[in-house]
Amino acid sequence: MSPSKPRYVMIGGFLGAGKTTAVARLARRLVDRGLKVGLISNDQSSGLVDTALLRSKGFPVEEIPGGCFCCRFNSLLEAADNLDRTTRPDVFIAEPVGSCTDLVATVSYPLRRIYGNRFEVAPMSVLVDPIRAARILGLKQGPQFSEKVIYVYRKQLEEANVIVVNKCDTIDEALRAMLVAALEKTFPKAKVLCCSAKDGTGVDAWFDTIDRTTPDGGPAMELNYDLYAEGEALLGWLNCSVRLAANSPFDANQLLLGLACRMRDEIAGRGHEIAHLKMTLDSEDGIGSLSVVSLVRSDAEPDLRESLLDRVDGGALTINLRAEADPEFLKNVVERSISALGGGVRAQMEHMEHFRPARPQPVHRDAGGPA
Ligand SMILES: Nc1nc2c(ncn2[C@@H]2O[C@H](COP(=O)(O)OP(=O)(O)O)[C@@H](O)[C@H]2O)c(=O)[nH]1
Ligand SMILES: [Mg+2]
Repeated sequence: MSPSKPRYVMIGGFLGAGKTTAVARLARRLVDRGLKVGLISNDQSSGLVDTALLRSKGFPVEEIPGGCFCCRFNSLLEAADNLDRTTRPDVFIAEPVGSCTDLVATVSYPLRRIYGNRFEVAPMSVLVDPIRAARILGLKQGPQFSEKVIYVYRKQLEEANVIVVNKCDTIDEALRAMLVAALEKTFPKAKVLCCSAKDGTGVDAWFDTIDRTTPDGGPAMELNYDLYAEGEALLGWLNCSVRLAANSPFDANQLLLGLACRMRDEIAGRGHEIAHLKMTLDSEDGIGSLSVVSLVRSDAEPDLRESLLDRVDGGALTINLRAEADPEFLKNVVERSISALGGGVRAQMEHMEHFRPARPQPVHRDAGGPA
């Protein structure tokens, strides 16, 4: 890897696939090898669990809120400039919005064309959650998104240079082999790899590919922007911040797990599919540690991915919820769940945004491939 020209790495994939977990693992590996990293998180709105999570691990992170990379291409460059001023990264690692596609044509190719002397653009990786992918590829039954959302999901895979079946620690060998075969057959352009971003199994082969190979050019995939916009807009988006306080200390980890189950039961009970519900509770004790819970399907259990060791008497709760449901309904679910918090915990809503993502309008689109 040339230290004079930083690498630009994008780790894509649908909501909940494990992108942030993988970004943190790749960043750790690079830092352990003496390289400097700069991370870029992105979302349709502000107040991001991902940014808080990555910063809590000590990495420099720039956040691009209010729209995806392709629509905020110049903000992506500003984020890289800011990281250059503070850190001068050898490797930029960017996590695009999980409902976004066409990133090769709208981000990778324009970066190569306009900023090819500044960045070495790495292959585009797209992660999948194995259960979600198995349902979408028809290998498994279970709760499902509607057709237009699945269109966006499949398009993400179609443009990938590398498809990574993540969370292999959670599935058996038979399903893993079936998934790999189905992905290779359906998306023949991509190299298909398997790993667990959580425990590190299998990540080396993937990270070596990111570090050492250059993606092919060629025309960008075809994409029907009307269908893409409709699919994305079927997803309800909610970000909120809530201040919690209590007279006696409480267990923040259990509080988040309980909240996640309550919201899931209400959303699933109405037949809606959750894409990703994630929450952090920051006790603001100055140490920077967080409690973080994620839930990635309506029929899944919440995952306590980071835990606070001590009981707390309050803190800042951030909720990011993405589900195929009316945003107004999601807001009601969140408000009801917050007001039902027991154990003498008082809650004050400080910020609430709920909406459907707007039609994507990329700044650049290099349909013909890199110059
Ligand atoms: N078991 C397991 N869980 C994982 C793995 N990678 C991510 N997860 C979990 O999947 C959930 C979503 O992960 P996250 O990185 O936030 O996904 P993102 O939405 O794609 O950024 C979290 O509960 C993670 O702990 C993995 O390799 N194995
Ligand atoms: Mg993420």
